[in-house]
Amino acid sequence: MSFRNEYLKGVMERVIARNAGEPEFHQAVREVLESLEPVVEKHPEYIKAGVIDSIVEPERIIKFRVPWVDDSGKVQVNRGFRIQFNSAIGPYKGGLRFHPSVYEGIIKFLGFEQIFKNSLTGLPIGGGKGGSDFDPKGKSDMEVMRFCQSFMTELSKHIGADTDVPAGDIGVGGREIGYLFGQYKRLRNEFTGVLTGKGLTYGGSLARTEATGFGLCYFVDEMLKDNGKSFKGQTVVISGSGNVAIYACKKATELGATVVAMSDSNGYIYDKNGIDLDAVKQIKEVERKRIKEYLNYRKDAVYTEGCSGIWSIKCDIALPCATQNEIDEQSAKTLVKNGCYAVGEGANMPSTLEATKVFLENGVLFAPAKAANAGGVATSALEMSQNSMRYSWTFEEVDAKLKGIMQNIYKNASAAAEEYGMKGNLVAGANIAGFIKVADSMLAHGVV
Ligand code: NDP
Ligand code: 2IT
Repeated sequence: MSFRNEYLKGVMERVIARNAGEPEFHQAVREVLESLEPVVEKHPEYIKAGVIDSIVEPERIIKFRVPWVDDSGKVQVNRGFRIQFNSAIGPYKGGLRFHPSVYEGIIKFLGFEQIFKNSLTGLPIGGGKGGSDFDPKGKSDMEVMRFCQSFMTELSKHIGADTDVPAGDIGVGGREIGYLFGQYKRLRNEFTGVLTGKGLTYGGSLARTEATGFGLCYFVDEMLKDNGKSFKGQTVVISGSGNVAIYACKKATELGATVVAMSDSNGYIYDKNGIDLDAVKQIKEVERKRIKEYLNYRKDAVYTEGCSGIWSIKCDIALPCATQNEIDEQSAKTLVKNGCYAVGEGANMPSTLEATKVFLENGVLFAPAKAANAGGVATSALEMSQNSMRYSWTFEEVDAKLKGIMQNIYKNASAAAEEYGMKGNLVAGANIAGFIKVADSMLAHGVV
């Protein structure tokens, strides 16, 4: 889509020129800027104060060498990143991703989206993201530990409980957060809430592990209810089999749906009887093996190599929970043709711009990532609150707060879409609602 607004068109062109070779970042910015056309027309003060020019430029980019020694005694060198994108409404907050595909453009797109997502939670957290091209797959625990220690040795100079609070993302779960926290504590000689997603024995919050997947289902449930539907009796396909996918599967099943498929980066399993989540957890969380192993647990399940084929399975509701751009235009058309009427994005930017367009034009109920997967970071902010109070809430307390936050995000995104003449378009609604709070804070702070 081209921009009607000349100013926004200019911003987009500058972003592309300044961030050459970073298509994921361009994609994330384009989606937000397109949503903002009616906003800047109504509020020219944002343009005048340079808010949009500033919001697409990270406050700070930290890029560093991460040397570590593998089990054979060989020195390995990876790249580390932390992008502190926007601190207008709170300390930088966002996950760390360890995956071989990580480069500056991936961290930029994630950090940029995090600004608006964190704003939508209603909690005081700014936007940031980090990570490394380190691949934890096939590494021993000790290799992962040495890598995390080296990564934190540099990162510790730039973060802090009131400055920047990282957490997990792809390839960074409880094990990695433990090693990172241990090293930070040792280097700084302080025990603070500098990371979230911590273990329950050392300051973690109950329900943080479940929060992104549960929150996704709470959001989708709210969207379905608003349209006279529910999860009950529905067939659901979930991509991925990591943290987000597993707890989305758990909650969707609790809400009465049958989840028939899950995947990893090698392929997908189809189980018409409903996924046996204990088997998936055993394979992925305990043994760290491939989803193909599921065939050893359920004899009548079917495994197919390659991950994109999962979208050809007939379903009512699709929950992409693996990675960016996993649903392209063709997959979106196939989903629509097969009767899929709702999509909830658990992953960040899982649908291409073309796929999103297919969903919106075909009246699919579409829950965009920034809104739908905000439950993880929202619960991270609740972990920060508990750390500050040196107190812990019960699982039920945190879960109830998470549900309230997700319902609120749905309400605010719907209301913003309607206010700006795009009723039902939650992509625009989420972008606008997230943007306004950050933009008003930036206006208040002056040119900084
Ligand atoms: P995990 O590392 O726990 O799981 C990732 C899953 O996605 C795995 O099944 C993995 O398969 C698959 N996957 C990863 N990369 C690719 C790829 N390039 N192609 C195909 N499949 C892939 O990560 P999370 O569950 O934490 O994250 C999943 C998504 O959710 C990401 O987009 C993340 O940014 C987003 N997210 C996470 C939040 C959190 O709190 N953890 C919060 C909000 C969003 P394999 O094992 O084969 O690599
Ligand atoms: O994309 C995300 O929101 C996350 N990976 C979670 C970030 C966090 O700080 O909990």
